[in-house]
Amino acid sequence: MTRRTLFTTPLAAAAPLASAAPVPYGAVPSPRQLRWHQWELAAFLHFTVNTFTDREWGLGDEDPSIFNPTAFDAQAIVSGLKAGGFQAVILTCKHHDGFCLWPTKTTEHCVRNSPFRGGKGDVVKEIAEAARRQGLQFGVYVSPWDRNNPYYGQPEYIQIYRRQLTELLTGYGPIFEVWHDGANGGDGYYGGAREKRLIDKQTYYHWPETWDLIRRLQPNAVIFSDAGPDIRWVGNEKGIAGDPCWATFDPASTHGGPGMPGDTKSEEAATGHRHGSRWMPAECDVSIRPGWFWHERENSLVKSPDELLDLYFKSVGRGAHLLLNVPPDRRGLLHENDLASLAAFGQRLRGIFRENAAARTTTAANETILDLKQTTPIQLIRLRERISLGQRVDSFALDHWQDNGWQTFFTGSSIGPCRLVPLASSLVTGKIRLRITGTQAPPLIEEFSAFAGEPVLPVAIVRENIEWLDVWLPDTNRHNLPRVLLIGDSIARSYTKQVETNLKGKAYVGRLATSKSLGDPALLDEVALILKEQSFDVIHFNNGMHGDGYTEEQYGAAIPGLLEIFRRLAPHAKLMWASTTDVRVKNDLAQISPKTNRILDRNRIAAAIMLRRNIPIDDLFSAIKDHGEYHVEDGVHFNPQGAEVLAAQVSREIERLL
Ligand code: FUL
Repeated sequence: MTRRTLFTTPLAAAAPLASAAPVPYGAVPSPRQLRWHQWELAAFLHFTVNTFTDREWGLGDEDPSIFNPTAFDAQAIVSGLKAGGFQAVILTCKHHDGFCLWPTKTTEHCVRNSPFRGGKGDVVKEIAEAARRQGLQFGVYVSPWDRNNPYYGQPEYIQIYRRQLTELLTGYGPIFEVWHDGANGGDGYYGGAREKRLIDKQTYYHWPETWDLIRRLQPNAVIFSDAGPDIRWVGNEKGIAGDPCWATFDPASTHGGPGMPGDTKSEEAATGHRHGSRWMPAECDVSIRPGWFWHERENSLVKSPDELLDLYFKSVGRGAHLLLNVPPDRRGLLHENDLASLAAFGQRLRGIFRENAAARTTTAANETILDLKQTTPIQLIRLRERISLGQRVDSFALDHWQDNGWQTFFTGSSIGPCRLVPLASSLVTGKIRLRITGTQAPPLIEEFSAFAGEPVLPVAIVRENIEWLDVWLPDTNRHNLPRVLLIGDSIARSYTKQVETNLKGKAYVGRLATSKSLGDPALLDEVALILKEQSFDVIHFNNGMHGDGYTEEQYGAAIPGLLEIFRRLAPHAKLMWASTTDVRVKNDLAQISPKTNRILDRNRIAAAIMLRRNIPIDDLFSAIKDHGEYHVEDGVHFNPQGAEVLAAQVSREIERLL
């Protein structure tokens, strides 16, 4: 996405004097950081000998002759990234194994000694040129840790590292970002020594001098690391910024003193520091696949366009950048599955931002009203502060005009460079109001737009006001029996123990019981987290009764999101869906509550989807519907006998799948 600033003059609110020029608040971005803020989406290319050895971290003893991409096509790689909406690309010019993708003078462990282009090739040059030709910024990842270099750990290596940077920063045109990884020191080949070399992360690299060198050679390049100095690592490799995510940060070492690459309190980086003394926005790195490098076995595990969109909202939408790794394969091309996902993601983004529905704005005090061109279904709101004068806003609220009054539909904290508010279901309204509810200085809102393009989310976001999560997983080391995961709500919580007893000796039974509704992306995150950790042979799931806040249509739309996670992370598990049980009238358990109608509708919607996908159904609704006596006073839950009836049915159905 290119930055589309809707208003040429900021929507200044509450200026103390109409004519007084606003003064900056707190830390402000440098010109090179401001430039960087124009781009939101960068792609990472992890490519080296690991691509050919099937490793994530090479030891440094790889023979350069294994690097042999026979169909390498930089133009095709960059076009694939461009189709995904990416505006920049960062190449792993050297990863921890020390193999240099350019014909460096600093070592023989490089592309010159590989069969690639008969030893005359230069991967860095080809990617840099393709990027330039197609209008993408180009950046370099140069691992400070070098498991090949005999001098690693000694002062000589620092000079070598700086010479490598110098070659890259002088021979390949403008560089927009220099990326320093935090993984530093450990086992390695080190010219044949094959030993463990640990370095002092605070002092060994003399980082300030290296950064000065980068400044001299490429004054416009931003420098990334755990500790900046320009751009900070977000503290996780999941591509997710905190909410809020402040652009200001004071990196500190875990042992006190200033932070250094590989030594910062990274758990503080996701949100940053509200009153941090330095402008140091977050970058969220994540791979489109489980690993950073290409592996054949991960071809089916490429993130879907919906997942990429979700990451976009959780990074760019919170004021950070998304750095998505798409690793070239052994041919030297992006794999077809990655290309397809990128292209569909790019198309989704273009569809979402297609129509800006804003007509005009009026600002008074800390409020701005956005009149829409017509009563239009709005899918997404975008806000930006004029960050050149600092991050001023602490909190805000969004209201829409309905039934002759304002209704609040969103409250949030940080705005900064960008805040996206994707709407669960489109909002049909003629005007929207932004209220700044907390601020450190008169707010300067540079953009307040409402987009009426394609619906944003595959699922309706419905969050319950009760929040609990109850996970129990079988011992990971016991693999001699089939493994079953039960996913559900408090009803599932009440029958799991009994199912476990019933299936003793036949299966291990784990449980994910949660108050979250199917439309809550956090539920999907929880499921994904568990399935990434452990594998299951059978997954028995329902979403329970939660999700009052959405329509039946949205309920149906939420189901594929969950099935997609199963497909990707548990492709071999047998699935079984359970219908939701009825609800009785509180204190009159003979009566079925009208709430049951909604349950019936949803059961029908889900059953139709399951039937289409050949997913068997465990009909818990029918198993218990004639038994008001099993309900407890709240009309929702069951007494021990009821739980046992349910457990017996669940166990039977699962046994059939085992
Ligand atoms: C990590 C490295 O160790 C991984 O291999 C990868 O390069 C990732 C982006 O950073 O720290």
